Amino acid sequence: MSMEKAAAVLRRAQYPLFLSGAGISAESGVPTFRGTRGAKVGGAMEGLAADRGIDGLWNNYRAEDLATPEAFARDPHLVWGWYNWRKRLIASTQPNAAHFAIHRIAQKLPNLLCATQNVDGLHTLAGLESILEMHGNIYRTRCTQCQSLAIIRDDVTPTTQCGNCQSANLRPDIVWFGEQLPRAVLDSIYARLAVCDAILVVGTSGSVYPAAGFAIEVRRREGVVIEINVEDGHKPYAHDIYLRGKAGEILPQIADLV
Ligand code: BV8
Repeated sequence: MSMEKAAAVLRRAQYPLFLSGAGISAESGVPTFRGTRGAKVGGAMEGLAADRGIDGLWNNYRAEDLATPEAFARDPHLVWGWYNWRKRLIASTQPNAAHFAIHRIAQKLPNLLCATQNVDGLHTLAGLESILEMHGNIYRTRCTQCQSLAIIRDDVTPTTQCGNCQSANLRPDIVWFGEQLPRAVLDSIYARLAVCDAILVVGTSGSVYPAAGFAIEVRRREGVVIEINVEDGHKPYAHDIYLRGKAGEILPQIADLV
């Protein structure tokens, strides 16, 4: 019943918004940040360890400790090591049924604005043309000397030269904690939130802002919040429709019904 209700809400919505988090890529084998034991803001990388049985270096680090400008300034080798390791892991994965389903939903709902907190690029690989990558992309580097962007699939080190200015000042083109999101991305999302009548939130712990605030805003404007998650962990917002389960199982059913 809730599935049909959610599909009807999305079909009727004039200004729908889709937001995904790490949970939508979990079934592709990309570890989540905070595991499936709910959102412990600043929790250790148990999600990585628990989901993949990974021991060793990364067990004792929290994303909030590595994904910051301060961490990168303090130890660029460590931070590049983390990103290179994640990039290699992500490069071995493929989009799952959830990524393909949201692409199908977007084709049926041309006014659906899609945003993701994920940096793995799997929505694009699944064919979704218009996706706002709020936190950047793990394959993209930015030169802090000349600001040029590049896609580099191999490992990067603090001595890797920029292909444009040849200086060794590359950083991941990723939004770290304490950094502003790209202005154009925020402008698009906030323009949509100003009129949004339904938000579909998939696979996020709702523990990172500003993304966690989107559903709060939709609800404040009496829009409908639809949540797909394997567990009903604490969220800073209430949902109107909660579809408990794996994104890869629920979203394809929604795509059939929309
Ligand atoms: C900013 C890139 C202005 C890094 C990331 C307001 C209040 C409090 C704090 C703040 C605030 N405003 C700003 C802040 C500070 C901060 C913040 O939010 N801190 C948190 C810790 C409280 N935010 C920022 O700094 C942002 N910048 O706002 O600029 C500013 C600046 C400073 C001070 C004030 C204002 C920038 C945030 C971006 C950080 N970068 N990523 C990288 O990836 O390397 S965030 C990181 O967490 C990832 O992007 C990730 O996507 C994101 C959120 O995590 P989730 O996606 O939700 O993943 P998680 O593992 O937590 O949860 C997975 C969920 O999936 C679970 O619920 C699980 O149950 C579910 N699941 C699992 N399997 C499945 C499933 N669901 C369905 N199906 C399944 N199969």
